[in-house]
Amino acid sequence: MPGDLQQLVDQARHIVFFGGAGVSTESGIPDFRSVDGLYHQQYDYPPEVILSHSFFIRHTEEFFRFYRAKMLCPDAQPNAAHNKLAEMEKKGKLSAVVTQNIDGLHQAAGSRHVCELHGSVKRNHCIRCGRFYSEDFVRNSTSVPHCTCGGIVKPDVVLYEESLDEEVISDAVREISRADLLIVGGTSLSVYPAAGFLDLYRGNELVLINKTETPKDHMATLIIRQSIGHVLGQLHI
Ligand code: CNA
Repeated sequence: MPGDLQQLVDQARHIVFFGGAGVSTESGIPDFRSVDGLYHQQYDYPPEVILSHSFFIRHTEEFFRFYRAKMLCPDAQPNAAHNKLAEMEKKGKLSAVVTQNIDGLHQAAGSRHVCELHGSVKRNHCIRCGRFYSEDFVRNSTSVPHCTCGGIVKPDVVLYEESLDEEVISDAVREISRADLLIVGGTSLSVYPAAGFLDLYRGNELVLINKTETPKDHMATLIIRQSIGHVLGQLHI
């Protein structure tokens, strides 16, 4: 692990971590854009079309077939990256995790302050009466999951064409803008508005831990092209 990262972490007091699907690949959840990611598999429609609001409305059954098969990974466990971030928060080093992930693994590792920009598969609500349903309810459903009132049960996941939750945005903006070290990792930084949150950072040091290049590499003062679980796992807190 680069000593520079350890030094930056030692000096910082309000670390914020901003991450994406690459944080969970070491837990066995495929990301979108790696070679073995979902964008390189063949479906009748591209994943960004299936995971859009209009597709959900027009082809609800097909949406849920893809969603149950590809977006739910009930057996996935937190990896060294999730665990280290939770430990950093517990020890007062890290203020928040801002994630594009919907898998709930940061909370499973013990992180408490998690801004889930794109929602979570762990929460589902009836679009008619608002009743809550678990991930298991949706996973065990066949065809389209329905509430007792007859409404469709929709995952609390922000689909393409949908807007982000206002409260989550405010929380993420507040945390990033007052951080003194921003660690960004496991994200292609190609999905907006999420990637634009980096522009709110006012600190001097930005660490980017990502296996491949991103459009925001120029913002980083330290770039580490290694697996994020391996890198964060070696930090001493
Ligand atoms: P992405 O566009 O798939 O990019 C992932 C990035 O992570 C790529 O640049 C990879 O090179 C990099 N990467 C993969 N594995 C590692 C690793 N072990 N260490 C370091 N780098 C790695 O994913 P983004 O999050 O940027 O895109 C945003 C989408 C993906 C969001 O809307 C998510 O909701 C969505 N997504 C989430 C999950 C999840 O919740 N686990 C899974 C798949 C997709």
